[in-house]
Amino acid sequence: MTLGSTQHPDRGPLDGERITAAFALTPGFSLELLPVAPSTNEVARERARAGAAEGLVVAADHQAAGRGRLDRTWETPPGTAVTFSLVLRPTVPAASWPWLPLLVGHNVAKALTALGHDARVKWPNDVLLDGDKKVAGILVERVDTPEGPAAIIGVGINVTMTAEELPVETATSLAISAPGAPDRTQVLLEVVAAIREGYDLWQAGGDLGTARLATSYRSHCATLGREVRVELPGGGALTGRAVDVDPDGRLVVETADGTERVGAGDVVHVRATD
Ligand code: BT5
Repeated sequence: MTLGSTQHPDRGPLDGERITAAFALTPGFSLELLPVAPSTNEVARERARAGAAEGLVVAADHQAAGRGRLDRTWETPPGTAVTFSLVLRPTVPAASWPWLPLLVGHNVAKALTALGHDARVKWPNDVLLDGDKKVAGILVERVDTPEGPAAIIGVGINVTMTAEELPVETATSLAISAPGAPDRTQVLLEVVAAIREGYDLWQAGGDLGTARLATSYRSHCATLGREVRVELPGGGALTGRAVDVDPDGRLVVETADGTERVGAGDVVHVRATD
């Protein structure tokens, strides 16, 4: 087979047998692997409503209608990305839920770092490489189910996309950032394991677990110390220096008019301006 000069060889399907074998070592994990899904978050949401247990991973080789936040889209050519959604059923108090999207971003960045990439999180949970290029996006949604509230953890990671295939200029892929990117199955396994590890520690740790997560998150967050412009729903914006992430996971911004705090659910965009 001849490959185009810029095309990465790993365009085949995710290896379901390898994933299932790895999950067998982690109690409570199960896989639903789909060649195509509109959005894995939608499929996982239906499964959660139908009673799926914590630990179901719905992964797709291609998403035809991938979703971002606020009705934005998430676009990845077939076979070039890791796109999956994990069903969780957190037992932490409702007040701790806002940490979940941050926890996921932080642990995705950790997994990519362990795979040899210098990944950082832009608050709240975009995963960046090479300064400010987005390699992964995360969409955490809460869904009410007969068994109680569930969280759908949607993760999209650009793995083998070439520069020509990137949907936006601000994106990158693991393969562009560092030649010899790992295969998509390995990326999925590492990322799921890192999320699970961080989640279990957080859930088991109570307030101390959240405090530990906050400390670790702050020290790896690319946004702190930067001048930022935070766009708010309705067209308003805040500009100033991002100085902290508070105990509720909100970004603390020092503006000319004083200190402001913004929650992840209340922002349209956060952009560094320095
Ligand atoms: C996100 O939204 O970053 C969340 C993306 C979550 C995707 C996963 S894939 C599995 C699961 N199933 C789904 O349907 N979704 C989840 P947001 O912060 O709103 O960013 C969306 C913006 O990122 C778009 O408006 C584009 O500007 C940009 N974008 C789109 N596709 C991208 C890509 N592949 N890489 C980098 N940036 C992209």
